[in-house]
Amino acid sequence: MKKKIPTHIAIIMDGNGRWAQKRGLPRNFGHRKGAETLLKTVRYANKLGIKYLTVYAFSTENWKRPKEEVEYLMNLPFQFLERTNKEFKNENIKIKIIGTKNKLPEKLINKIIEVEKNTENNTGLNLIIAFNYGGKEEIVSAVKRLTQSNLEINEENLEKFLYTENIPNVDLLIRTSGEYRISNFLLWQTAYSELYFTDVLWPDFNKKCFDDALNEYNKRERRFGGLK
Ligand code: V0D
Repeated sequence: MKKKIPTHIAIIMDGNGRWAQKRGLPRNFGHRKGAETLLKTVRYANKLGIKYLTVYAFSTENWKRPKEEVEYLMNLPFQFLERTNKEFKNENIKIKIIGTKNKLPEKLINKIIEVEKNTENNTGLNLIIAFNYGGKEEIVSAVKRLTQSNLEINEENLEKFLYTENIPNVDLLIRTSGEYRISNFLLWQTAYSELYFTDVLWPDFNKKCFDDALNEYNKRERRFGGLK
């Protein structure tokens, strides 16, 4: 039977600090390795023809971590964007950052604008990075803006004010590192998603792990195929 590729995959990239600690390394080594894994995963997803990949890199609650780790995590986005700005343009990957941007350092905001602009005409994979993001907050801000508009209050119109305007709902949500929670990631957009959990820590997540998740998604699709 022909394999069905999900249109939109979302990933909670959990287990980076734990990956390092298990090896007696500083937690930041795990974050760095996690960033490499993210780059590889993006390229593989693009190769497979996946159109939307949304990743959760940080939640607003994570600022309670040790100072050194927070400082490192603050620099990672900028480094990641500098690198992808050079590499993704020619790989036909389009980047979009979702979340609360107004409190971010101006230098980072400008970089985000630059990279989004630089890749906006790309037609391959859409990489959406949820940063300084909260699912409940996203819905509240959408509700505010919907009530300020003249539109009728209904689901279709509320969706127009989410960060994911014009992006289809999530087909498959993957969370690594053995936690079985959504943790305030895309709440609205995962209402009907298949959920896939794996014990693999994010830095160890590879092509085989990705294929396993896609195969499980296909099994479930086949089971309900006749009914949908
Ligand atoms: C560390 C695995 C990209 C998760 C991936 C500050 C742990 C690598 C970004 C990123 C992180 C964020 C915003 C942006 C562009 C890129 C990122 C964090 C952690 C949290 F505009 N990777 N990444 N942000 N890691």
